[in-house]
Amino acid sequence: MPTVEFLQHYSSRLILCSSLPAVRPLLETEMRFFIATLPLILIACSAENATGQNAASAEKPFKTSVIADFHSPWAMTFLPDGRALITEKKGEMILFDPKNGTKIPVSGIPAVDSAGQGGLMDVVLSPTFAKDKAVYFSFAEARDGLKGVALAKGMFDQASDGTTKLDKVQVIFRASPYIDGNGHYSGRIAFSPDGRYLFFTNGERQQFDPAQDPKSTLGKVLRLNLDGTPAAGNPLASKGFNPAIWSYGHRNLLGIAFDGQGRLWEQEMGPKGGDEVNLIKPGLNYGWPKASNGSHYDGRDIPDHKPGDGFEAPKVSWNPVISPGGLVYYSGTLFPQWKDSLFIGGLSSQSLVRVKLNGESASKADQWDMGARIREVEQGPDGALWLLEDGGKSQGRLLKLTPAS
Ligand SMILES: [Ca+2]
Ligand SMILES: [Ca+2]
Repeated sequence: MPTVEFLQHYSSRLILCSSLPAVRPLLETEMRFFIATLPLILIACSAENATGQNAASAEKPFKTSVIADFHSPWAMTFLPDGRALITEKKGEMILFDPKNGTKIPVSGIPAVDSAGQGGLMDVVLSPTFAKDKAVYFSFAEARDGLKGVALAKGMFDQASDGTTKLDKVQVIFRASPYIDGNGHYSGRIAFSPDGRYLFFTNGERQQFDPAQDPKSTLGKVLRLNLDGTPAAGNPLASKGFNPAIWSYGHRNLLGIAFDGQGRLWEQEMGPKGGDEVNLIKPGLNYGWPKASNGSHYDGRDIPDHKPGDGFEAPKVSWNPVISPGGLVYYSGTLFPQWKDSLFIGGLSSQSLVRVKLNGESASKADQWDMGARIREVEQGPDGALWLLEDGGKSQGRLLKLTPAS
């Protein structure tokens, strides 16, 4: 949490931020807004140039069409017929048809806990959706006074009158342990390219140490079978770790995606100055909270990643942060110049971020100002890029990006 000294240190620059409460500890979201704004203030108030690390790309190679508006949307996925399932934080799933703007509520979603960062979260189709209509989704829930992120599965079912539900919904996995608090659930879902495994992210719930605890699933990437049980042969099970664990030492993992060569990429919301893109390999320790290129919000340093420290360093990190919300690997042809790129929705940075991949390396490519917190990025059937605004401090619009010319 920011100290009074921290705020005083920047007070001469803080004309625009003078309404920020200086004594009450700020929420991380407020802190991130403040920090994201700081470089702009510094640029505006002095002749100094920033490092250029996060320099916005001026020219947008895309035009942005507003397609619809939702209430705090969180995630989306396309059906084979071009319609989409969209989740809203408060617990609604909506079947949306971009062709005519029709929104149909999907019933069958369990009660979600939407306090803080909780809510109905990711939604992804089963690799065998064409055959079995299975849909996987994640949500925060309260049980026995404690909270955690759950993974569920249901069967997409639309009646002839248009009524739509997820049928036979079952919770197939729960993070462990459930604890107090409303933050860092994570809850992103990705299937391996061969369709055999489900990768699921569990955040460290703002508790730091669980990310290094071998028994807990918090702060981990998990590899599960499609029925939610731990996959056989997970890399750390023989060393006494929870058998679901694939990698550990993570913070708040809000994006996970396979690239065209089958590598698994993950992005996570780090501490102050420590957002990361990681290449996920089985059994490795990604360092949180023992190593980070950022530092704690109260100013205490955390040792940076360095060779030989036993922790896997990020392929890309951001300082100032971008606050990554969602992640997609671009495999389309509509934007040929985006081949082999990851796209990240930026929350506090209110941006769309492109990361260029090159084998096992990755580098910052573009950061476009979108003027709103971007929660989700998805690739459409024709290779257009679709974004969902977060809907917290902005609208929750669905945007479609197509080539500018
Ligand atoms: Ca998605
Ligand atoms: Ca550090």
